[in-house]
Amino acid sequence: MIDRIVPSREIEEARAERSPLVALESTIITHGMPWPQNVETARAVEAAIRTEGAIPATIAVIDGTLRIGLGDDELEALAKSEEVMKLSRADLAFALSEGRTGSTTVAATMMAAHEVGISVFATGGIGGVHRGAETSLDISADLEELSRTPVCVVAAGPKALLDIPKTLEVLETRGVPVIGFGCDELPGFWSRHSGLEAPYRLDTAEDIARLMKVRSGFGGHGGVLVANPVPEEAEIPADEMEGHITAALEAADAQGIHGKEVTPFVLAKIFELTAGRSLKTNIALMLNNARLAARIAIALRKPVA
Ligand code: PSU
Ligand code: MN
Repeated sequence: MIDRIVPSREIEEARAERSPLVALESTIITHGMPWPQNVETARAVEAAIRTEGAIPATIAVIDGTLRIGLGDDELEALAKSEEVMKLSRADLAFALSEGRTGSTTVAATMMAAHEVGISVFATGGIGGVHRGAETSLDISADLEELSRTPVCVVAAGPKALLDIPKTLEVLETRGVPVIGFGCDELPGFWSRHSGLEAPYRLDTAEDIARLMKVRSGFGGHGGVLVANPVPEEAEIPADEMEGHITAALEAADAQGIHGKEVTPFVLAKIFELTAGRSLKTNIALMLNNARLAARIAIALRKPVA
């Protein structure tokens, strides 16, 4: 481990005792949700993981140190700040060597989690192939990371603002198992439906833990994506979302937003267009994913059934 990676005392102890750990990203806090709901959600997510019997490890870069497990003050400072960098794989070394502060995306969080031996990670939605990628080539580094780093990522599906069929194709090409949790259809983030079949279906945390163990024992080097549908009562129907997504993408285009700014811009715009309903959905699915990730982390600690 490089000396710029610093786990909190609690995480160090948990590692020594082989307690179940769940990694959490910080981009969803700094670039995915508005203040103060972002810090409230981050706290609620950590609490939900503890209630299940696992230990949360929120990951971020603070003043050039990759921190695994944040204190409450640090979490709050990160959530409030408007000058936090968004760090994916390409940005991590720069932020660390220049002493910067930044939040980690799915890709960067997977890297950090793996470095300290955490194999389960809960997020909202992963990045993927953006609509229009055939000309922009905008494909999230999250997919590359899933193809190489052995961490199980629990998400509510790829974010629906993406090109979901192309995202699934890339995941397949790069050898990433995509599992619908308790569902035959791939969930579409704000909605439980994407119109696409999930490549595989598993129904219990134990089944997912077994898949991970088998895979790591047989030349499987990359991650696993678990697509966990948003709870029904918090869902926004896909056809209703589609109108907002199209409008938000058009606004991004008109304002010349591109690259890593696209996802945060579109999420904020959709929040506006749905009068805050999208945020409620995002919070509900994040909590739901955190609980499942904790159950998988716990199942991983038990002998294979
Ligand atoms: N899921 C959310 N909100 C977010 C993100 C995911 O509900 O803000 C973040 C994640 O950190 C993900 C990133 O890795 O968006 C993808 O950004 P990009 O498309 O630029 O790779
Ligand atoms: Mn991108």
